[in-house]
Amino acid sequence: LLAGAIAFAPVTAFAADLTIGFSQIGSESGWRAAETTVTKQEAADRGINLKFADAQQKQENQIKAIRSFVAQGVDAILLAPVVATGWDEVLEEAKDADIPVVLLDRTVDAPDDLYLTAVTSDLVHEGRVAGQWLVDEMDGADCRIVELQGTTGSSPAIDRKTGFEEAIAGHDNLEIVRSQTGDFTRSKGKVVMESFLKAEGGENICALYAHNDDMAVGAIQAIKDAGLNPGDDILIVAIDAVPDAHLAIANGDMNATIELTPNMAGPALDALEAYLADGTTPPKWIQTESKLFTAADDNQAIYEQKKDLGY
Ligand code: GZL
Repeated sequence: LLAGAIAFAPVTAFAADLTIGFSQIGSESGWRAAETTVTKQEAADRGINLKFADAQQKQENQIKAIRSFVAQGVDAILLAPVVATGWDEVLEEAKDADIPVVLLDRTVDAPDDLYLTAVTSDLVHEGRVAGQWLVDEMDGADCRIVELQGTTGSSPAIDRKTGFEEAIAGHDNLEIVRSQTGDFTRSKGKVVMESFLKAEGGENICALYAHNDDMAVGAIQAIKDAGLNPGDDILIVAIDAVPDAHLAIANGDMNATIELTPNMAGPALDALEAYLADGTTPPKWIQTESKLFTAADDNQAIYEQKKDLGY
């Protein structure tokens, strides 16, 4: 009877014994806050004991957290890597301890045997979609673009820039005249946009491409403070599709955003449970969807749906 009982124990019963460490970047954006909320919920739904560490956007704090998880002998580690480089040594330590690591929403420049899988969107594709939106919107007319980059050295900042440049290449009417990091935050997005407006003159800026909505929302305030109409005098396209981006589009202050699901943990924990239960190896990349939203969508309704999801 005992053998029978063990043989039919459902995976969820197995998951109840799991302890997983989560090294989260911080809470730099509404999207990041939502990812944290959703990850905690996904773990709770599975009866997983989640140990949460907020790194305040510092890589050294993430490395410390990973070392602590290894010392505690957790069953697995979730890592949202703030930047792409500098992980090899600590990921080797996790590997030596037979602790699988799953990357969330960003990737690392490390040999892929150092992590089980990465759950991310196609970050280059997101940049391409943003660039193509502007190509279509301008329809051949000249447009001087300013760009708010994400955190320097992070895979989204690198890849979203690459994708956007690919999309506008060959369209000589489109030119990026200023590009600087706003570190994915509203406050820095506002400050850097103020410097762009001062340096270029608001009347000489046609569009803003921001690597996330939070920097775009900060920039909207700077554009308004300069007496200009965001979404009209200066077109704005960004990424994440957080509630406030849908609200800004509904209000005509922003033009387009590309959705990034905050639920990377669901696929990550599914892959980990299968791997830990019976060695099932997931693909190295589990890709999440990206969807463009514009003023043609019912952004007010979408805002209402998303506003209580923990952003
Ligand atoms: C992208 C993710 C980015 C979000 C930002 O996958 O890493 O980090 O787009 C967040 O909002 O700061």
